[in-house]
Amino acid sequence: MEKLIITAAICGAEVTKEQNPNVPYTVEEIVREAKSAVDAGAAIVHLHVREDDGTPTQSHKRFQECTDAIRKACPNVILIPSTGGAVGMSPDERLDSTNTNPIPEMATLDCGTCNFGDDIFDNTMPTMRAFGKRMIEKGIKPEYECFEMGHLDTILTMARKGEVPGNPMQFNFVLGVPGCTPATVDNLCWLVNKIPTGSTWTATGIGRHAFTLAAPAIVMGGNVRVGFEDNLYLERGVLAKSNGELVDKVVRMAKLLGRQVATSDEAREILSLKH
Ligand code: KMH
Ligand code: ZN
Repeated sequence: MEKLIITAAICGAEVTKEQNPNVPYTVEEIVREAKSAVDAGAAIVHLHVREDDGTPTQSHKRFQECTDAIRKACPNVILIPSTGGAVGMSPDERLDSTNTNPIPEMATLDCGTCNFGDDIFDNTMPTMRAFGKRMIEKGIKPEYECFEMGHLDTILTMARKGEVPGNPMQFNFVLGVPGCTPATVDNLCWLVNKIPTGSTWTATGIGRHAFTLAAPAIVMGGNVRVGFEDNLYLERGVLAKSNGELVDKVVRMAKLLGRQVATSDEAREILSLKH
């Protein structure tokens, strides 16, 4: 089995300091959280950024500031900026996160419209085609985020048509968002069984499912994402003090289950990224 790639989704766009005071907003706080995650064993940081007051933004200037500062603290980490942004942002606004220098190695590409709590996360076919075109032109490898079962078929069809980058594809099955596919082992197996040979995948369990989905992903040979974007608690009733604490719990689970954890360079090999 390949080594386990751990991704830390350190910030998100929806969670707030009111929910957990350790959610980062400022550049300094974002670097602190990235470093805590990488020091604990994360090979990848999935990045959203905020204004100092916590407002989510996709401004490439803010992404530049944050990614430059993260690279100083964690020179080798793989950064996956969000192109999902926050619900309600326009497609152009969302894509601005990929306009940094250097261009990111990877970026998320969300695979369909879905409910998102009380909101709608809008990803129409034209939006996804535009995002796919941009990533093909710029040589950015997408992480295909599937929140619903049908999202997988949608993106596989688009890849077959050449509308988005194809094999080897990296999927992130984000399960347990209120209104979307529940975070069950059954649903995870259904999705994993349908991905093309040579693909890689990650499981993200939302809220209380963070670790109950991490465990099957570890034993099935997949990869794991945790972080404040997805879950604010280390265990029931105990707020996590940092993203590093959440990553450390996955590292400990992997050790108990006999799976080694990948460095960022090992993750680049596993994900077929160019060095
Ligand atoms: N903030 C969510 C609406 C992504 O990063 O690509 C979407 C999201 C997905 O977080
Ligand atoms: Zn995200």
